[in-house]
Amino acid sequence: VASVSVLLSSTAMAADLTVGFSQIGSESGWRAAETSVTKMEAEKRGIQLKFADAQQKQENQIKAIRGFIAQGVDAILVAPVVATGWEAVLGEAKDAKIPVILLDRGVDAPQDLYLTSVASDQVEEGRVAGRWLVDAVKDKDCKVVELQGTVGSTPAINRKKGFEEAIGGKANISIVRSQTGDFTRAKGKEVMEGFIKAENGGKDICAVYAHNDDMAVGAIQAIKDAGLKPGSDLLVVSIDGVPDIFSAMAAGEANATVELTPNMAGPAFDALEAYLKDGKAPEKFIITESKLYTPADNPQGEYETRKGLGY
Ligand code: GYE
Repeated sequence: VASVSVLLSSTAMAADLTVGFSQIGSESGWRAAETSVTKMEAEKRGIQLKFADAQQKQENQIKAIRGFIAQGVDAILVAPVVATGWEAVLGEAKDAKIPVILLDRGVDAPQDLYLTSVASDQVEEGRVAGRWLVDAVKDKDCKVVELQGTVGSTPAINRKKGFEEAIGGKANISIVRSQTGDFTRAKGKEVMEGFIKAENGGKDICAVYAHNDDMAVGAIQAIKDAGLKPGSDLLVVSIDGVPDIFSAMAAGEANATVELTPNMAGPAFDALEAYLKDGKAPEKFIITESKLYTPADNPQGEYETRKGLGY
């Protein structure tokens, strides 16, 4: 009888968990996939997920987190839109003894304010993209235009840094223009149109480096509208590995992407469940893989396998 009740209570524990998730918004295909994968992972584990979409605004995220604290949730997931400005609200969660897990972006705040962070190594993603370009252009002169992610977000800061590091030793490669496209297709296209105008109708541009695939897809459209061929007249390298970049690659219009898994919630819930069960603190940084894909890696097949996965 005793063992049965122990079993019941531990089963009940996972099923009784309520977790608040403050999501940034739906700026990219990758973000949409992360949202659906998080919902699926919660359902699979019997976790009740309270979802709040912040529509890209930090103030909405702070409000949502305060709401989750007031409701007494068991844990909070947050994908922080920008790096700064989190100390107060994370301190409130800590005072309420509610563990916080960061998903996919980092914060500039003391590490004791969150249980763990599940994210990629974003500097490395930039390096992988940069190394690919160094290899691709060899000794040819190459003017690069850069589409940055959301200003003040860790992926924008770090992906820029890693890429610059990788091309750093090469005198033939330089970033001639760099502007934010806010991680969206529409802005990526609009900013790329400006770059094309400023650089001799695009003829002076050798490559586009976009901090995510959605901006690259927007840029590809702008390049085509200008009468140039993306993938050959202008090289296109970006990050995420969403289905649409693989179909662009299959069509010869994109050259490389660095994959980012949308399943940040799986490792986050694993860490949380272990922590709530034994009080075992997880690693502070759980780092996901950053794998390069090029047209040699069966882009059509990658498109097929991914398109169902919540994108
Ligand atoms: O690469 C981009 C998105 O925070 C790492 O946010 C994430 C980035 C992702 O919208 O597509």
